[in-house]
Amino acid sequence: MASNARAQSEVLGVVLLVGLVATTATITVYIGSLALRDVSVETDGENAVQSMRQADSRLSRVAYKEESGQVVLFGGADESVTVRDDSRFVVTMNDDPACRVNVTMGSIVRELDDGRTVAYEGGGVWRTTAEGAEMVSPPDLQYRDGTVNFPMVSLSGPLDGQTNRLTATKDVAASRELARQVREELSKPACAQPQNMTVTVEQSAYYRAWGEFFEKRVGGEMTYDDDERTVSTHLTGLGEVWQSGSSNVTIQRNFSARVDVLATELSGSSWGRIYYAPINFSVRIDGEAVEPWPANPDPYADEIIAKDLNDPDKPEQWSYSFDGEAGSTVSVEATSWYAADNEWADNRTVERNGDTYYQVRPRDTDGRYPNDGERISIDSTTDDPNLVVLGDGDRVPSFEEAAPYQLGLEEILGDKIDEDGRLRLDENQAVFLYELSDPDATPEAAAGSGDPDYNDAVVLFELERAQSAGTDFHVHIAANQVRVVSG
Ligand SMILES: [Ca+2]
Ligand SMILES: [Ca+2]
Repeated sequence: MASNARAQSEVLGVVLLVGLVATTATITVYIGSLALRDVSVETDGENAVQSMRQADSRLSRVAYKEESGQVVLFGGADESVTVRDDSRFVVTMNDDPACRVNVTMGSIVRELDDGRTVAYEGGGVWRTTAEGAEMVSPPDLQYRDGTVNFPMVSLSGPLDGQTNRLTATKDVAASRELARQVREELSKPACAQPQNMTVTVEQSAYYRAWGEFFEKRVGGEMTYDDDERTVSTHLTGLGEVWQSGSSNVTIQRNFSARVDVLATELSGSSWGRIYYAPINFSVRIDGEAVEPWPANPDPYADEIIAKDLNDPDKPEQWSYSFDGEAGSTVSVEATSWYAADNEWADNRTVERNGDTYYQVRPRDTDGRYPNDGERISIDSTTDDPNLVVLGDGDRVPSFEEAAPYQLGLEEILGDKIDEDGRLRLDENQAVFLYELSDPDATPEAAAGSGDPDYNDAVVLFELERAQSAGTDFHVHIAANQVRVVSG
């Protein structure tokens, strides 16, 4: 029997409980809760905002009330505006350019003395600020359960130069044609049952403010392009799934999940032997613990030993798939145990970096030895420094394994790492790195040798939208084309 006291590092005083949580949030609709900024900056700006709001409501009347005839938008001597036609609202299904709706929004812009602007665009009123742009009043865009509803005004044609008087007329024929195009575009077979949707505002001076609006009312992953003055948000069937570096997950729909334990590397060595401390896992679905591994644990063994995955006699990788309903909370919990008083059993030998080791696992003691208890307990609903979450595109940290015979992250993650050292995952996947032996771990401290090393357990978590689950993405854009003319 080996001397336990000599087993080094990760085995002496091992434990840990790491929770990983996928929190579910129901969709929050922010209608009416978007705070209107205090716009009392200066009179010039205030007046411009007021007249732009008036133009907004007049344009809505023209666009939706089927009023024929002209409506005067601006008429005051000091109300000079320009009309631009560059900004567009674009929706793409399935990342497929063939499934794309592209509608010109256009903008009516009032330039202030200090060079800033106030504008009507896409049914909202916007202004530039020293920092970028902000929303004055929101457009009518709604997003709920995969459906974008966007009754909007599409301004046709730019006007050369400034004008003091602007009138608007609905172009009924053009509006019908636009509606037909939108329907036709999205009813193509390639666009049916879309798995994802990208909502974009292009070529807008107010794209930063549109992005903030999307964050509140649409969600998803924002991408900004400053050169193209563009913001996009990417929505998957699961809603916003992973936020890089966070253990929080939003699950909006019925889902299937899969948990893969890719590796466990919690061990210490003494006299050519590697001692493996027990690690147990559970998956919690709405607080209900499932212990899926091993599928048929030895009924006569101690529970901790029976469910120990850090056992060189057992397979390296473990997988568990399950279904859940929208609104579920899911967490993956890893627990390591003190192993100092274990009785140990020799197993096979392993060759690592040119050296041969005996791999030694805790022996089932039939209760003759007390288990040594847990050492670290982590509240799975909070971000814990003993857990690192990586998503697609994240750089794989250069953590060094605690001992040379352990597998490092590069070996464990293998072909999931690209040549730039970044993780390549699907958007609905994340990798969890657990530090299960150092109670005071920080990722910063993992760069050198020894603990912490964050390879004690490595888990791949994946969410899929359930096949049977409800709604596909839908887009309803009622884009009324309004012709604005000078005079
Ligand atoms: Ca460790
Ligand atoms: Ca380790």
